[in-house]
Amino acid sequence: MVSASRAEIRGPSAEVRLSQRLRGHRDPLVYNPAPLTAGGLRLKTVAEFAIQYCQFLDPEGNLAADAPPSARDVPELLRMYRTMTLVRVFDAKAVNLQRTGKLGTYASCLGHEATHIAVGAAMLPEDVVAPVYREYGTQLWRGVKMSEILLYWGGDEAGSNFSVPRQDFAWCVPIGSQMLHGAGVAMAMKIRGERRCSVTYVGDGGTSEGSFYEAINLAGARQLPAVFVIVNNRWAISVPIESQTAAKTLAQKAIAGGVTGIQVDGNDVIAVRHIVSEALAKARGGGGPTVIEALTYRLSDHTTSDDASRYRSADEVKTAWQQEPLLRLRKYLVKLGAWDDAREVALKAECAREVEAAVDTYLSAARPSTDAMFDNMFAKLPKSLREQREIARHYAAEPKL
Ligand SMILES: Cc1ncc(C[n+]2csc(CCOP(=O)(O)OP(=O)(O)O)c2C)c(N)n1
Ligand SMILES: [Mg+2]
Repeated sequence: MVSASRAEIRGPSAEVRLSQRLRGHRDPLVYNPAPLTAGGLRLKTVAEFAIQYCQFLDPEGNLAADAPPSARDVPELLRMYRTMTLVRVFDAKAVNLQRTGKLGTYASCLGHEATHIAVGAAMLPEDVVAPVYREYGTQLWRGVKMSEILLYWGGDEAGSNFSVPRQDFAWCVPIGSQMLHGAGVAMAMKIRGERRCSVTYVGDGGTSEGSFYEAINLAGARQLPAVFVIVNNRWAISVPIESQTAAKTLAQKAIAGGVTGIQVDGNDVIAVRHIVSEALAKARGGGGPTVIEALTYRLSDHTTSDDASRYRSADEVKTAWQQEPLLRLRKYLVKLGAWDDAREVALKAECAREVEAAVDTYLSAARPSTDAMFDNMFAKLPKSLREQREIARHYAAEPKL
């Protein structure tokens, strides 16, 4: 249910009472100056807010009474469950490929499946995603191939050249930088008068970056058709959310930019899909941007180069597993009579076959030329990089990862 403090977020539209005294000059915004308080200062109520929180499906698979009709669309729920399972099987396989020397560093998406698939399901094909580096669920839903994801993490530029969807952005490892891509493309959509939206991912750690605020500011000021999804998985490598920010929610970071911020249970695929759909409909209709904070947990190490057991307790991870997204959707589907053990076994086998086929495609791909590293950076490569390209060509005979 949509709950917590039900009050609207009134930050952006709140009455602005700027005192002449504080501003020091006459300002057209100044009206209704507040009375003087002690010390000769005036009190100004600039913003009052509460953050809405949405959950429809609890960890036991119980559905809230006020759930939207999409919560009873069984074929669509099954499609989402199937893709969530596929991503989980793919994810485990990718980690194993890295462990056996067949893939470079890999960023797991374990635990994020509901958020990622729900976002994909809420979007239209013509919208554009600006991802970070672990949102495979959204990408697979939109048509990116598993073999392309593997190529990318295997160090092949061709992996970023998605066959579908052509206009989605590639992965963005410099934290927060994709926020500017997402805001920028939404600006282009608005200027061109297109009824399309951008959806930009950012992690909890990413919300501390300057580019996060720059993007929100632009989106608010220009009322861009943009949705920003903060995936709060409680960790930024080894930095816990408590050390990351003093803000009580990440959604409230939207308010200073005049943008609505809302929280959703990121392990509840029904809630995420509903909230993102509403935000996209609003944006498409000219209603401006939304920031959505999806509350979830990174069940895996940060990447295959990390060992999370060094900085977080086994108890914390165990508790998080009880909240995980596949389990609750499965419980709900069983209650609906739409799922059982036999179907679960068959689905897992089908997903494993699909993943194996993608791995075969990846492993049999031609080794990329070292030139590929330089190909897409400049229209005309500077002299220093031309020299580096020459040097790199000498490594062409090295064996593949
Ligand atoms: C600008 C920048 N600074 C630091 C890093 C190193 N780095 C890689 S991932 C990461 C943590 C990101 O955490 P978060 O935004 O919460 O995303 P998550 O990995 O949890 O999905 C950091 C600091 C980077 N890639 N880019
Ligand atoms: Mg994080």
